[in-house]
Amino acid sequence: MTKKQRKIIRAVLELGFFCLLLSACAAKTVLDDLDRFAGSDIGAYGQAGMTAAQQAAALLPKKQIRVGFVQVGHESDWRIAATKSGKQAFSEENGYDLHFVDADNDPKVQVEAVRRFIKERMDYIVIDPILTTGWTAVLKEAYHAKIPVILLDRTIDCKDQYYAAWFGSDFVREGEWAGEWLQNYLKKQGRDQETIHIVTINGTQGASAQIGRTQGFAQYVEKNANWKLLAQECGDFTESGGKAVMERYLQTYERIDVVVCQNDNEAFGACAALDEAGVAYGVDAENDGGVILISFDATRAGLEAVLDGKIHADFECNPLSPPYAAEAIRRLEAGEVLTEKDYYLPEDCFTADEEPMTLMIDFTPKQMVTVTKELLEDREY
Ligand code: GYE
Repeated sequence: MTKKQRKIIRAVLELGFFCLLLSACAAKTVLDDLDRFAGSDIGAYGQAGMTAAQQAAALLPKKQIRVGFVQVGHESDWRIAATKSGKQAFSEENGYDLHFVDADNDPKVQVEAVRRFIKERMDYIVIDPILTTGWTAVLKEAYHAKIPVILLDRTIDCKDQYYAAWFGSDFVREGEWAGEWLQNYLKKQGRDQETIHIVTINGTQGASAQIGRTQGFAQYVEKNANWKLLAQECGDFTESGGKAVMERYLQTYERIDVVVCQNDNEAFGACAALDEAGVAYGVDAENDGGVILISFDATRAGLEAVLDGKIHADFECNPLSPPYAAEAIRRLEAGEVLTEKDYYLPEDCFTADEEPMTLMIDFTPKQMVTVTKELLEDREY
């Protein structure tokens, strides 16, 4: 073998190793805010005086892009924020002809809407799926009709060839953060040997947000022998559902130390039930045996409850995925290839504690954020 041949072989091997390394690193792509607006690409082509969204729209071809977007429903503050974001991202002035369907939490309506979008030959289909199941057949139809599908928020059980991209949250990690927080918090209060009676108010059964948060938190129930998980009923991610479940819990269990609500609206419902029953909860009541409340979403109303000391800790779930979907469409329209399928949105963990703890999971530290009035004023949702 000549020196030149050996050099070529070494270069090929090195390239292969580099690609392997890249694919190993690519397992989890966490987006930052710039990715919503194409970051520096926009800087290069954008015009002064335009917002980033307008600059992105200016890059779109002049034809209107027809998007069919089927949303879960309108069950929570989080969902309302996500819908608002979708309508803004796919607005007429941004170059879209949006066909929006609110499925009112009915999986059948979602599948029918997608079938209609296929029949009407939408350019793109955007789905926030209620359940993980029931998607393969209709997504195959979209695939054969060559209509790219973009998934938002919740995930589905389906081969990834049937969708172009997914933008959402790491729900298991959110559940783990809640568990890690509770474990550290109880330890700090000297309650790590005491029997802790826990109830959870779960989200819609079979939604990936419910499955993931339940799984993540369950790991900590297993690890802490003094935690007693009394019940896990479904509150359907709504305030009325949260209230009804909490009322039943209060009638059934003599002692409840911790309520884990899988979203803010369920937490508001739980607070109402606790108020009506005259049961103390929140940061101030805790030393007198008050209930500890944990929530997910970190919507503005949720964080107000954290600031008021009603909710101890709130784990964010970012509803602003539609601008990322719009950016993905812009790239696909420009003939670019999306390098990854699944993208995680950036998220924080909130507390009213002025000395917020750092949660450590898998050797990755997560510094919690203290809720302040100023933080609430600047919040987008
Ligand atoms: O937590 C809840 C909503 O799918 C992450 O659905 C979403 C959840 C969110 O109704 O508020």
